[in-house]
Amino acid sequence: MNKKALVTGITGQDGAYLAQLLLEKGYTVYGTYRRTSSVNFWRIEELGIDKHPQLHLVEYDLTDLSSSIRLIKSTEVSEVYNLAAQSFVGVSFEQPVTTTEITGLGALNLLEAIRVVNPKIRFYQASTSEMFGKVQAVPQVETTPFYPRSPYGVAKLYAHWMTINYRESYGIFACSGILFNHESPLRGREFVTRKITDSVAKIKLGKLDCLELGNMDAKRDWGFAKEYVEGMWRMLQAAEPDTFVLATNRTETVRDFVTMAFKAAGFQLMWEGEAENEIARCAETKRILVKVNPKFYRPAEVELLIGNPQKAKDVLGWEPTTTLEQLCQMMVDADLQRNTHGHSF
Ligand code: NDP
Ligand code: GDR
Repeated sequence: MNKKALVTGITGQDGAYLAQLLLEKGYTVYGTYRRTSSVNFWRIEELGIDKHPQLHLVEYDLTDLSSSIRLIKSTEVSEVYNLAAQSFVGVSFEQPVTTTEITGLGALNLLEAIRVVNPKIRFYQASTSEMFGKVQAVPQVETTPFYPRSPYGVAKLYAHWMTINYRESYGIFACSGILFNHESPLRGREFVTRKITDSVAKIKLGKLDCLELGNMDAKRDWGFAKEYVEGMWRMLQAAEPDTFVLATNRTETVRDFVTMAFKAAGFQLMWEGEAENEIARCAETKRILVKVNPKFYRPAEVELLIGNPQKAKDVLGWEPTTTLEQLCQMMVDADLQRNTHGHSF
């Protein structure tokens, strides 16, 4: 039987990869996007699925309960993947209320719609390692206590607990995936890895002088997005609904990623100075290629994330395979290509 799935946030990184995966598996996919004056479908275009006959793009306001009910009713899907969110941590400090409405209450609207329309629908919530925030244990697992450090982290924690409550109160097959950072050539340019790889490409091509960043000491567990959406799908195929960490169990600093990205484009860096005065020079020409700019610091920082995905491996058979070096090279190559041909989203 042809399965039908709903993916909110189809215009985002994960939405595009997940839609591609579901289409490959023969699903009919309803992908939601929000009303704006110029919607940008560059990711699904880049994956070549924008005109797929089994992909239906639907305009949807996730802050509106009656829209959510109508959407769940009219599409008659059996799986819902809630990926739409105001997902940039930095912006959540500037727009805490909007972030809460979209990232927190958006999930509740969908859960309510499922409860009212068809409680047999399976639900995936895109939870995050940002919920661990000021970490209480290393590495983090499903049972590690939460301590969010941003309005985004707090909003996601609300949605996470609502997902568990709908599972326990109404028997809905509702899963929460606590995903650690995952990147790809489709990552938005406001996030640090893509900002770095895009800037490295521009520097290499003589289109930018210097890359400016905030906190270089933050440590992240970075994986490849395409592998993580496979984990989302596996959660909804499991025997029981549950909460799972998806991560690589390796952590590196932002500085390490910068060094890696420049190396991938043929530059060797020399670091000097500290904190606000830290810079990196090209070892060959001594030109300054990287600077710290405190304007990119956040009011509160998540210093160290590293996740252990053992439960996902044991129960779902999920395991990441792409190394950070391979991921970084893939992103730098894609950005070199795009910047050479004059366009980069
Ligand atoms: P993106 O930022 O790339 O995509 C977010 C999606 O949400 C976009 O489609 C965006 O639409 C949509 N969106 C934003 N605001 C609204 C709104 N007001 N109404 C409707 N839709 C909106 O995120 P990712 O693909 O990287 O992440 C997917 C999900 O997973 C998010 O919920 C994120 O918080 C979560 N997550 C991501 C991780 C990561 O490392 N990538 C790790 C853990 C969790 P538009 O294109 O119009 O802006
Ligand atoms: P994060 O990702 O906050 O972990 O959230 P981001 O790439 O924005 O930041 C990672 C770390 O890099 C530091 N940093 C900078 N970040 C940005 N964006 N720009 C800079 O110039 C810069 N300089 C240093 C940050 O301070 C931070 O420590 C991402 C999002 O995808 C969330 O939606 C998701 O839930 C989490 O990952 C897991």
